Amino acid sequence: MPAQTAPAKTQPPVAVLSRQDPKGQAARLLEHGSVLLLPDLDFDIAGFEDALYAQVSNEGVKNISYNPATGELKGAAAEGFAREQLVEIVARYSRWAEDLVRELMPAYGAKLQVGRTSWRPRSADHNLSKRKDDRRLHVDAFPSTPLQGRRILRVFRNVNPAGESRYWRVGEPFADYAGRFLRNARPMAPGAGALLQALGVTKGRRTAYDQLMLQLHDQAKDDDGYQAAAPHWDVSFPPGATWMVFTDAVVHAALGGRYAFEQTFYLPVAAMEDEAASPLRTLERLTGKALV
Ligand SMILES: O=C(O)CCC(=O)C(=O)O
Ligand SMILES: [Fe+2]
Repeated sequence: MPAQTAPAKTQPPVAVLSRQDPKGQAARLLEHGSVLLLPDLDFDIAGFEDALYAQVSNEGVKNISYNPATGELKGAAAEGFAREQLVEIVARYSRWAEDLVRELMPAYGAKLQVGRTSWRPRSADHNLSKRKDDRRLHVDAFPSTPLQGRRILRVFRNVNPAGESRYWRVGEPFADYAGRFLRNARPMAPGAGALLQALGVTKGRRTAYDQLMLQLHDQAKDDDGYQAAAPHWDVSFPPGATWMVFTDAVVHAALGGRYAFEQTFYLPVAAMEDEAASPLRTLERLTGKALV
């Protein structure tokens, strides 16, 4: 395990920031593994309470998902007016989160890509396989969306109407986590990336990087011993809190809480202030191989 990453273990994983703090600080903190907490931002949902809180996602669906590029909403049972309202408020959250990210990290600029938005009305404790269970510590990796090294940045906001916090667990630094699970990681079979793409299993080409990240996700979630004994901090986000984090590098688990918005962004490593802090460059250092 690289000893030089040890100091991160003694730092609190959450950095509290306000809009007034100097620009540039946010990118540095995020890229080096902090969860950035903005406790006091306004996002008005007045008039949309019924559409939001009466809503449950379809059975077996974790979250209601919205595509800002097409306006398509998936996983919601609502119809008619309630559905229109839900689309409107989720779309508004998407724009709000994008404005916030652009304001706090102006240097990411045109390189920042806007992904899906989600509305998360359920608590985490319904029946899911270990691999789908986000109550287990993991880093994010998407089986059907190869990122080819791009970062995953997510902006969450708790809007629970009953005062309930969203509970997270934040784990060890990425290099420590990767060091544990890399030795059991299997390389991709030759031609597998092209085959998965041709079959429509993946949108785009799965690279050696994506293959490793999926295994880091799966192995940690499968490992009961790791889940029970891994280093961690417990963190709670009260209603009204907004937080953002690179979920491909910050080991995390969502233990409980319902009614949150989330917006996903993608960022090429070249747009980072410190590319060396990316999972791509960290895994390349640890494996001694080029991965994309
Ligand atoms: O819903 C949350 O609070 C986070 C869950 C999670 O780990 C994820 O969506 O990747
Ligand atoms: Fe996650």
